[in-house]
Amino acid sequence: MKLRIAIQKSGRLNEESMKLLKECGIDLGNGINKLKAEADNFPIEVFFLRDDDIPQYVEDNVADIGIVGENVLLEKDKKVKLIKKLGFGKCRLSIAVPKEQNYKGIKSLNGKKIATSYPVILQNYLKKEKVKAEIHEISGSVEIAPGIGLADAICDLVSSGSTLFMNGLKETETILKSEAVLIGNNKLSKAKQEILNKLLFRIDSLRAAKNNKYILLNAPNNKLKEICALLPGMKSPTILPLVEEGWSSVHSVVNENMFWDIIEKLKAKGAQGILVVPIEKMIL
Ligand code: PRT
Ligand code: ZN
Repeated sequence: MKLRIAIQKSGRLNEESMKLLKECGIDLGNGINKLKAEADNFPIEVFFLRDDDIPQYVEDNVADIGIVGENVLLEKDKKVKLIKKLGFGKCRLSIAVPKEQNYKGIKSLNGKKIATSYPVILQNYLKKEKVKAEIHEISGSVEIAPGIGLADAICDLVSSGSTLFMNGLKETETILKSEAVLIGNNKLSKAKQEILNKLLFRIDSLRAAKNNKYILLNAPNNKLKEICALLPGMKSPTILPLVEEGWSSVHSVVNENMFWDIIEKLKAKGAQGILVVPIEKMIL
């Protein structure tokens, strides 16, 4: 029994999807070809597909799970479930208009023509905003549509914004924030669900590790209590005596988000020789 996962064959999500599997300890070294790959150390089979086709394959039970952008998941609107956000492939789906256009809010799009590869998401958005505009679906190079007179505005994915800038467009509304997500068939067998749980456990360990840092520092013993209060650690910090009398070494784990804040407080309490080390995997 193998869990079948569909990932993008080539494109922006391919590399990160492969990296994720690799970091989960899945070795696709042998038996990799253009269409699929099998791991010999984990019960998984990888299918390489166009991202647009992945939700359908997962709904049809050709693949059990898949990795796609949330934008593709919402646009295709298939009967699949969102299992987990993966934190890469981040972008936004935005409306943009020629920069010289006098744009006064979403209502300015009434009666206008908008070019997009995301007609479903855009239609839902316009409906919610009670705007009546004509949607012109095109499959690529959406950003050139206003320049060639095909549309008055576009709705497309943006990450750095340089494509819009180079085409003389300005971003006016963000209608969706997207990242890569793991999707799954609605009726996975018990055996497949068990393999999926193992995979999810590994993904969670990786993500927890990325969000945390291992920290080591020297602290004067009379400040240990206050310093430890700043460092909750996984259970509690480890304290080891230093050879130098009156000092200890404190080891703990801190969350990336609170990191700089904590470092400043630690220094203020007299901590010295602070070392911060990345964590590879973290089993909670
Ligand atoms: O061949 P296949 O159909 O599988 O691939 P594709 O060409 O449809 O998709 P691909 O590889 O371009 O993108 C796959 C997924 O990556 C998308 O569905 C998004 O979820 C995600 N992603 C993240 C992006 C971007 N960032 C992105 N910047 N997808 C596309 N872009 C394009 C955008 O369309 C525009 O042309 O990049 C340009 C804008 O980038 P900036 O940096 O100039 O703003
Ligand atoms: Zn595509």
